[in-house]
Amino acid sequence: MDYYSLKMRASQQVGEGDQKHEQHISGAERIVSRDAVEAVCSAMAHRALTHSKGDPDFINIKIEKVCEKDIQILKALPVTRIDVDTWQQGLDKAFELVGEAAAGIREKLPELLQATFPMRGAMLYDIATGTRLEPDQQRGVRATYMDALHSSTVDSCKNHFNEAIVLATKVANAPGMVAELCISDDPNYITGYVASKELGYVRIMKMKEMGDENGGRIFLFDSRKAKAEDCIEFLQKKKVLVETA
Ligand code: WAQ
Ligand code: MG
Repeated sequence: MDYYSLKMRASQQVGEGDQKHEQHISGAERIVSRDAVEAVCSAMAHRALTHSKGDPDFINIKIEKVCEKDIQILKALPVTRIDVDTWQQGLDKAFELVGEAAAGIREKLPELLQATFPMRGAMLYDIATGTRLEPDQQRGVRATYMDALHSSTVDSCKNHFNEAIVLATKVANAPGMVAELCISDDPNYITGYVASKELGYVRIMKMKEMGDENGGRIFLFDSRKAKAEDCIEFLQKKKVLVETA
């Protein structure tokens, strides 16, 4: 059977004169069978046009054929949750869990996280050398070409958890990946997670203050375990379908 990858991104022009620039509003991607392409495409347009971040004046939907033999099927990471009273406790808990995955990283995490806030992708941080490996540090590295296996075809609004478990499963399986830390940049979504093959997907129910527009992702990588190019290649090019429970 043939599959199709669909990718949507929507943006808006903001500012005047020299300050004029594109602001990202919404993005989504899917890998679906041929018979679902039209419905998913229309759902993506709907999602772009109704996003809380604003009214887009540019929407790009890209559709590409994908051969079944090029798709890797992965089992979703097992999910656990940690309830906390305050977002500060949640963030601390997240730093603690990631800190266990890599000695000495805990103290650096607040600063690294802060640096991800303006980025559209994730920071790729090498714990062996203490350096950032993204080819473009402003943009970051984007994990792409992934979806849930047998995912329902039309889902016009974002389900944060469903999308995150797919992304986190792909990322955790990348060569040399040690752990991921994620906080949404949606002001009204305060649940975040820490993930790795060892930890599984650990939801932390509060990780930032309600209304806060800052969020980001850090991919912790170990250059002693794999080559950075191979990790980036996997994140950006490998087609992955995630089998959820
Ligand atoms: N690859 C790499 N980084 C990305 C990607 C991607 N495909 N998509 C988003 N990011 C980065 C980007 O810098 C965003 O600012 C940041 O991650 C957050 O993205 O169990 O909604 O899409 O309920 O806002 C977690 C769900 C939801 C927790 C996370 O992230 C749960 C979320 P968002
Ligand atoms: Mg977001």
